[in-house]
Amino acid sequence: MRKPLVAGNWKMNGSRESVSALVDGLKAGLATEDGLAVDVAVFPSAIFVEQVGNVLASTNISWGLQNICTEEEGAYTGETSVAMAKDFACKLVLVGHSERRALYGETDADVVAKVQRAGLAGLIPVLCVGESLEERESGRTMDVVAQQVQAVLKGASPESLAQLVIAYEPVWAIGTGLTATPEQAQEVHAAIRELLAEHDADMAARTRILYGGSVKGANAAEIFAGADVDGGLVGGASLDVQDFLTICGAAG
Ligand code: G2H
Repeated sequence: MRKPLVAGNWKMNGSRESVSALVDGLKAGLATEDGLAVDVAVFPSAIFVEQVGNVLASTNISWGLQNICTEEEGAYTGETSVAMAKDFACKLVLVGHSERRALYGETDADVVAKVQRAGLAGLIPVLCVGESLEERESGRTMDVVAQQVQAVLKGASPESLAQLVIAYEPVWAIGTGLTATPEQAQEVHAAIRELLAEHDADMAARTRILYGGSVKGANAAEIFAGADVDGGLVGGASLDVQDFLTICGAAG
């Protein structure tokens, strides 16, 4: 009942020229009259959102922002609001990516506020959670992931969580070439779904849980085979049209 989602997180990469080639390639590669078997989305740097939207508006591919401001509008230099995201037809927003938590000091409280703001505005919040290598090696994976998920389940309103997507991204697998084994991914995904079920059975059944961390064409199918793995959040490989199309195919 859950439609898989494959989303490309382009991070701080690209130029007008490379973005143009990327969206043209995706548009051509995913062109269909019957609708796609998977939902596909891209997260460009905010400055490219209009360019991306102009090309993808006539397709089944969605786009969104990599981060969002907790405030509505005003004197918040460097930030982007949900109203701006909606003005440029963004459908989704990443919240709490590990790079934002680690490099920009985003706390669970910030993450809750962003999920709340985005969800109530009708944007799909893609909540990123995951443990560091040290946390995994000391056996604290589920404690860490549970705390990140519970913070949002307890802190955000049910209305804001109606379309929530969760991305499990073990920090040690991000951009390192290391990937969680299919068994490691499924184990954490199943545990996250258990947490959701304790909160709300319907929510557990409908919420898509994506895997992220060095997903590529060569490993996507085995990772996506997990019963609780509903697609992927793809970084590096999403900058390569052919590899990203292979990953989309593996999820469908
Ligand atoms: C994790 C992922 C995308 P990559 O950050 O969110 O990146 O696939 O490069 O590990």
